[in-house]
Amino acid sequence: MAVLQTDAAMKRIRRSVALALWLALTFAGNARAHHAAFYKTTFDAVRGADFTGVERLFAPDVWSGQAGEMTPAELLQRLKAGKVSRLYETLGSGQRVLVSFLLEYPDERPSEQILLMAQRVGESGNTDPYAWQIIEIGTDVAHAETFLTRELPRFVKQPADPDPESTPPNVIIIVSDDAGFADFSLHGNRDFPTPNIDRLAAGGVRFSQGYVSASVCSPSRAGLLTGRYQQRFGHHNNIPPRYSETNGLPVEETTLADVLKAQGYRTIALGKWHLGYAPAFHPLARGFDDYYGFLKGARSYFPTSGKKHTRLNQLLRDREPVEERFEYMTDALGREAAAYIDAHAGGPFFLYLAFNAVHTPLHATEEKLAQTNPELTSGRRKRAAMTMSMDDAIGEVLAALDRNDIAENSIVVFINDNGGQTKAGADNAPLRGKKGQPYEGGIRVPFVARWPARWPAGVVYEHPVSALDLFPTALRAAVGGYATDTPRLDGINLTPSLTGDRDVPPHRPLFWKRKENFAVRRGDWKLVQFDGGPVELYNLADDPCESKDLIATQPQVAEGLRSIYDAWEQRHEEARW
Ligand SMILES: [Ca+2]
Repeated sequence: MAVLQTDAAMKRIRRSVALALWLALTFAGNARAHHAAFYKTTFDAVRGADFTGVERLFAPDVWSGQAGEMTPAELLQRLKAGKVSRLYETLGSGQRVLVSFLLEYPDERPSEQILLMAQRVGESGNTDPYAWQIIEIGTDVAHAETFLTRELPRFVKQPADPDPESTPPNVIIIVSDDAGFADFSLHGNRDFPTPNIDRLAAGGVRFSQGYVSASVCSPSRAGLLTGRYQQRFGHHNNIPPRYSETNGLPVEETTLADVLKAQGYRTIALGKWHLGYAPAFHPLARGFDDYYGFLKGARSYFPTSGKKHTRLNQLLRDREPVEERFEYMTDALGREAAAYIDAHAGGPFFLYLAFNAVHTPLHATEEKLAQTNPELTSGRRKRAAMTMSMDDAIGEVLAALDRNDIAENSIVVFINDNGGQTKAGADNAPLRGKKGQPYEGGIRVPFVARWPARWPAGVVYEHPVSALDLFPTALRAAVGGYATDTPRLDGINLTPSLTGDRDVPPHRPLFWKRKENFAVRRGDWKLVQFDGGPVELYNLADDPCESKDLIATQPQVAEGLRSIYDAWEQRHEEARW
């Protein structure tokens, strides 16, 4: 395919590309009002661009379901077929400029993010707006996010006078364990109240379609802490509950704690780890400066000793076992978190607070049990008491932020690690399924996030989001957007979606796989297989409870989902255990 027909056309197109880039550079970092003015100019210019000087084309990945290299002609064909709807990022320096925008197609193809980088040709200080050369252009939103974080420090100038609003926020991620979707008053639970989580949501954002990347504990945490689908590194399944030198979050992976620590954060993990038992997998080897908790996937909520004491379940401070003097684990973790905040209020810090609540065993305090409704079943009553204790502990965290006057610039996330365990008193209504299953009840979870300095308050965000998004969101908040040597991420930075600068791309696919279970969601459609049974298709907008299987009537939709799932799965390692 001929990109350019004549010299005159070439000249005209080069000039328009250059003009668009000059505009982008000129307005980089300025008010959004300027952006609209050059959406069209930029896109029209790129659509007609000369690709002769392009050094690298990066091909789409799972975003479009296609793999492999893309030729300039193929890219140009895409650009001509679509229309630009949103400008995502426009950043520049004296020498290079980067523009990205959303490309939407009139047909059923998923929309794509296009990213373009150009550098100035000739002398530094040359103000000729036409002296720009495109050096990278391509698609793939995940690549774009990684590209932004990896590449930009090389050419973005640091502001001489830093914006006071860019002070790195503290990052607090609170994880509960095996709680049900309906086990919180913010989801309408009337069996027991969770007022502190309500308060968190009132001051921030509740994600009504918030997902984790796995329906069981350990792989879900592996995804959350790496920002990557855990199948990429063979962490498909729960780590077997016995000591092993080899089973654990692979040491080649980079955690959120690693990157925040590298940015000067003090980091601490509290509570359940479940990402490996050998010294190489210990939190202190994975980016955390401090640790107080236990390595196993579950343990007694009361102090243990004697035969019940193992190196997997014993309480550790950093790497050393400590005498178990606490009264109730959930209370102890809340107290530790609050004390840490008091001691590190000068920040910035990253606090990963992983309650074992409300995983089995169903251990509750007498005090809390006395506050529960006696009409509930025994299991539900214990769950109520355990959840109320956890809500109190979260209240301790919020109170510590308030008394140190640091709540404004602290990100606080609350998320549950996987679907509720219904045989242990959890309730996932109205969702289908439970822990371990690829139906919504196994993977869609209570998920709220608050950052008063930047995000709106009291908002329900309805597009699907993922726990994988927490890594890039926190990292970009922490470093003003850019860091070196970040790994390829599967999540996206949510801040522009929450501030209204853009929405999460509506066609971003999400994937799940574990043993004989898989699911893929794109837009409102979800293809799912449970325990090797029939493959089913649901439209979640019309049927959030997954009750009407449409696979017989919508074979083309199913086929499209299957093809992007197959492309995604091809990139995996085998499960390591
Ligand atoms: Ca769990």
